[in-house]
Amino acid sequence: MKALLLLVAVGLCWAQYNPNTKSGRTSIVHLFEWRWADIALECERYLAPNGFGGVQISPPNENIIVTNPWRPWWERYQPISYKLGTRSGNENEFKNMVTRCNNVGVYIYVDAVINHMCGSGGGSGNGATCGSYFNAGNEDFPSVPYSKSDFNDGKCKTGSGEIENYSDVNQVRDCRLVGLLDLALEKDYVRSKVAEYMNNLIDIGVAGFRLDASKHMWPGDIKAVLDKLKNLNTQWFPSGTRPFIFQEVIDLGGEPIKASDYFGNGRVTEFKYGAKLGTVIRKWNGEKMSYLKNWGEGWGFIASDRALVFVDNHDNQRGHGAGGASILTFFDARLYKMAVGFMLAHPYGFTRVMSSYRWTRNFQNGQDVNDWIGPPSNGDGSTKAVTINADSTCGNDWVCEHRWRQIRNMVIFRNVVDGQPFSNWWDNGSNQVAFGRGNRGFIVFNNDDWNGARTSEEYADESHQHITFGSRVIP
Ligand code: 5J7
Ligand code: CA
Repeated sequence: MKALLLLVAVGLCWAQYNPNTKSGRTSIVHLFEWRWADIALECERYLAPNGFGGVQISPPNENIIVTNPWRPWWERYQPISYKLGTRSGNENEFKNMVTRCNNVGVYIYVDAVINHMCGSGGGSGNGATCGSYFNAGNEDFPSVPYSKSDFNDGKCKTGSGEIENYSDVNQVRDCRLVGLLDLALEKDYVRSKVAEYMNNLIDIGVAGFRLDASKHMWPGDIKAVLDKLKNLNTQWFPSGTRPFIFQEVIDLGGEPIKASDYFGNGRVTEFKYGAKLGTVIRKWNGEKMSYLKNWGEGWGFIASDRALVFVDNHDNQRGHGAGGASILTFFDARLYKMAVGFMLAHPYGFTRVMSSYRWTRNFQNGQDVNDWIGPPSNGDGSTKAVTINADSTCGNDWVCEHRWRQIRNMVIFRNVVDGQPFSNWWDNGSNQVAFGRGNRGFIVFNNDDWNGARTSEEYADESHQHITFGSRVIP
């Protein structure tokens, strides 16, 4: 009886922190701005055979269409309703994707934008992705419906109605983030509409949610929404399974709002991870890979079992947002592979791989003025298909980092060494390091700039800086 109670307690505790991936699958990939039809194909032809656990998708709900003169990626972070229709596809295409991915054991994680609706200057009319009428100036969204009293205007105490000071926790939660109409999540009505949207997605078969802009919502309001959520669909998940929750909280230190304030609700994005790893691998401030010996909590990061980690995300890969210039991306391909390889080899956190599209950067005074550019698109604004070349790379300007040989192989490595301890660390006091994962895997990194002994299979297509790794499956 005691053992049973303990099991139940462990089961409950794990709950919303458990990614719900199939056993032996330990990473997800963010297929940023991909079409649902392409994701369904990718689950079947690539992600399932290579051991990926799931996909973080771009927001599936109706958003404002912004034309300035072309459509930015960030329009999808300005909701108009909870109807399922975006540049990625319509409701039928969404359901088809979830079913096909689930059927091959690759689960879908929805980016849920629930802090706000569109910007106050978003205008009015039917210029949204499902054609719903809205009037941003009047705070009227009849397709939900939300109206003036469902927003935080009364609660926000700043003169401008905007977040003016990040050291005031009240305004960070109750005022507008860059003009976005801030939902009154203290109201049961608003919580119910948000939960209804998320429960519809759960019924369709999704496995969890990224909660966008969580820093801008009260942890207690998030909890009240989560308490209204159903268990996952038993067509694919054991009965009683809770949705996986990871909250986007950018906490680099220095602000009163902490990642740990959100632990009660689920996991939290650890933004220090990519910012610090980029600094080390770029060797800024004299940092070296040998310093990574105590990587993880030893670096002041949140607890491993509460962390969602990544080298870059859709926001900070643009030089925007947390981390800024130290963040490594596909633009720095060689260093990027080393960083992603390190992340996937190291036991800390639950790992998310980024998969991007290419754009032309244009730095003016250190800032990329092309940071807004949306996905590869046709003249009518529709998103281009992800085409697959004969060598298995992607076409149409889709980067597909998850298909890079080294990254794909390290996703498999992480699956093989799952549960094994970090062991047998070695370093040369500089940028050559190596470690094992129990008796299942071993990895070697060389980020020193010397010309020297070369042992890597990657010598042929890389410089002398490389990763070498091996793993074995013990029966
Ligand atoms: C919020 C933070 O607390 C933070 O620390 C951060 O780095 C970014 C944001 C942030 O989150 C958003 C979430 C959304 O759902 C929608 C959004 O529009 C935002 C958002 O704009 C945002 O902040 C932008 O990026 C920061 C680096 C700047 O400091 C902010 O001023 C803001 O920049 C604004 O971006 C410009 O001021 C404005 O002119 C421009 O129109 C606007 C374009 O929108 C974005 O760049 C969207 C970013 C975004 C970031 C996310 O982390 C995310 O999950 C989704 C979208
Ligand atoms: Ca808010």
